[in-house]
Amino acid sequence: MSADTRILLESLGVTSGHIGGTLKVHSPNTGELIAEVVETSVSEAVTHIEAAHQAFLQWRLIPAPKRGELVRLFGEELRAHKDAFGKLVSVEVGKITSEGLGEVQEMIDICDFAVGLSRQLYGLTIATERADHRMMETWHPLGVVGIISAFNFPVAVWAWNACLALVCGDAIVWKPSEKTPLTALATHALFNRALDRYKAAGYEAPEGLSALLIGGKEVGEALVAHDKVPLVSATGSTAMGRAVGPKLAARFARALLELGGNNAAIIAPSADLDLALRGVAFAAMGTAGQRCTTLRRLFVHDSIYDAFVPRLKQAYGSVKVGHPLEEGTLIGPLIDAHAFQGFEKALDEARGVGGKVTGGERVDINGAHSYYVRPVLVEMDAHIGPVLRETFAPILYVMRYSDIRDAIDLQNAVGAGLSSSIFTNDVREAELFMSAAGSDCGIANVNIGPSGAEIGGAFGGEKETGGGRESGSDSWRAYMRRATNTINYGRTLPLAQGVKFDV
Ligand code: UN1
Repeated sequence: MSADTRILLESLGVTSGHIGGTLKVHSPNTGELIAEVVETSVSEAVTHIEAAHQAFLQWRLIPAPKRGELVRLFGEELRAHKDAFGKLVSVEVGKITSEGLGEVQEMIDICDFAVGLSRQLYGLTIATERADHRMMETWHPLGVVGIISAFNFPVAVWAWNACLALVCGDAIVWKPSEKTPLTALATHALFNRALDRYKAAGYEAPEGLSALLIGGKEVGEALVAHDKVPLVSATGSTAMGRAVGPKLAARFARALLELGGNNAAIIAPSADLDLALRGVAFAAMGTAGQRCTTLRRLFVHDSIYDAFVPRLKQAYGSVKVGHPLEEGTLIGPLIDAHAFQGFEKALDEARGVGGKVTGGERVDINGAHSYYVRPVLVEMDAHIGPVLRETFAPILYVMRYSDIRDAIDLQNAVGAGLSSSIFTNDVREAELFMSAAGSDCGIANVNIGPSGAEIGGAFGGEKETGGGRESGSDSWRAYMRRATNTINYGRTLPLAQGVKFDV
């Protein structure tokens, strides 16, 4: 393992026991092998799941605000280690410094949110039709929550799920992307520190409350198949969701799916073009186009196309592609060779259907085993070919429109339904876009791009995006089970719907 990586991992409390295994970790920044990590076997995975179930049986009995204290301590560990952890995110997935730190900040934010939530797991009291009765609903812990996460948000998305699940009284078992075991190990090391402090302060926490499964598809499958896992929250491709969803449905487990996006923005005639330019630039090029919420399709009104698109091209040409930890870099590398091939294939196809490509050259920053590319604008005459699918790379397809209705219909005319936005100062257009007849996505923004959501809102989307909602608002309900309670405090037994049954 490289000395730098060792120092970074040690500073985050990752012990050498995890290192020296069969899973090879390459930094996308250089292509170098930076670590070999010990993998979890399928039988070990099953042992972890069963232990987590036992832990759940205890954890569910601990009052929610006391469970919240554990998450609060975890947030403190994250705050104390933010710099090193953010750097590890940059090393393992190639995020620029501010985005690596932002990822850890997102974890801290969800910790704070979950701590507050631990005193707000409310149910309703409902008016009943019967005298001397009360009807209410109670939210109870659900069980073991399986979390499958993707490389692009290697730790924040786990935190969205884990922090809510823990305050809801669930145990958690996590299968991170096989591309990002180091940040997963660091997360777990920091979480275990919080657990130690929690116990030292006199609180009870059962063994096995949170487990980590390092490895490939087989351990993920073990999680999806296990009947002691009533909920699997999975982030990744639509193909992964198609494989996981039916398996969960077959055993009546819940699926919380956050799958692909093919997110669009509309630039309307009244838009503030300076603001739109910055919004589009970040949403389309940020994180080298590797967010689920990345802007991939842009519909620009005819009347401003010639004013806006040349400026956008200029921004694309001037943005700095480079090593993500170098000052001034805005675009880091693609995650690996496979991502680069997908990028090239989409561009070839786009050219084949008449797309006019600006940018897209490979840039040699750190030799042949790292994949840096210049972000690309592809001007298209039609909404066809690769425009219709998600390519996880910085490619923005740009199209003209003349009628807002057509633009909204086209933005909805793809499989995915995650995020969307409109840039306009026309209140009618903005409201139409957010209305029932507007964007069909889980996220519909006005005058900001589709990416970079805050944790306070519910995150997720419709159609092939999978329908799940994570993070803020009332997403916590997915991690609990609801009981409806009817209590009779009278001396008679009136039946609902006026039924008579006198024995
Ligand atoms: C993802 O890409 O899987 O909205 C999650 C955003 C982030 C989360 C993205 N807060 O860009």
